[in-house]
Amino acid sequence: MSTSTLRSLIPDSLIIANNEYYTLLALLALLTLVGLAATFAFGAKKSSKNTILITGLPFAGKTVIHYLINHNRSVETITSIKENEANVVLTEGKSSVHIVDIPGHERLRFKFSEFMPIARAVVFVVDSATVARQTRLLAEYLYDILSNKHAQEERLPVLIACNKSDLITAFKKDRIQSLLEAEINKLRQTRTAALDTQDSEGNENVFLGFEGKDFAFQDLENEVDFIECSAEIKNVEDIKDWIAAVSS
Ligand SMILES: Nc1nc2c(ncn2[C@@H]2O[C@H](COP(=O)(O)OP(=O)(O)OP(=O)(O)O)[C@@H](O)[C@H]2O)c(=O)[nH]1
Ligand SMILES: [Mg+2]
Repeated sequence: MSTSTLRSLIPDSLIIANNEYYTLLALLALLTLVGLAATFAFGAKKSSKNTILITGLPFAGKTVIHYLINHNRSVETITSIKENEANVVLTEGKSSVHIVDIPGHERLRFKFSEFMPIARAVVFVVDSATVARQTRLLAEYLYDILSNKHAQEERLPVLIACNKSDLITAFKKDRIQSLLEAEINKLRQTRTAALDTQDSEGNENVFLGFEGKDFAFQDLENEVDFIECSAEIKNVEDIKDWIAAVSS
């Protein structure tokens, strides 16, 4: 079929002049470019997850640590009812890190999951002096973090910051690690035995560690580190170094 025959089949109203055709092509090219740029920008934003979450139970010292990292000085605090956010340059010449202090109150701590999609790492602050009394609560919160869909998929590194090391009643980090491992070991039986479902955010009841073996942090795909620190005596350098290392 020749071009002229083909053309005779198309109604005149649908045939556009050559210059209109070029305008249309240019418009299409522009739209494609804008689309590509938007996709790239969105993709880049997604991949540049630079948020560090500071989590933990109430009174652990999260807000004082957050303030110290941000302002290099202590602060008097009251229990947080809202998250504190700051963009901090930890290494000169490097881009800033977004650090979010999540309130520890039981009705507010779930908020950590809202930040998980943009999280680079999680700092879990423990009050080393009350850990023996709070082991169950600590293990439950840690379990929620470690089994979170994003923590699993991205293998988010977790730092357990054993704070208040200045107090004579403070437990050392090895002891805190053993207590948490033993408690998570008990907890994972109950968590995985009863339900085989997902929550509203798609987090499954994950079995942490290896079946048939006592739970150990080193069996996780996430890197989990323990350090001792004291916001009281402004000793949070190890937290800063850890954040800088995981953010680089
Ligand atoms: N001795 C001692 N006290 C500390 C240390 N860090 C924080 N505190 C004190 O612990 C209390 C609680 O600190 P916050 O930073 O408000 O605790 P938080 O984890 O933000 O608590 P919520 O906002 O309720 O979740 C404050 O009185 C702090 O001064 C520490 O290293 N040593
Ligand atoms: Mg606080």
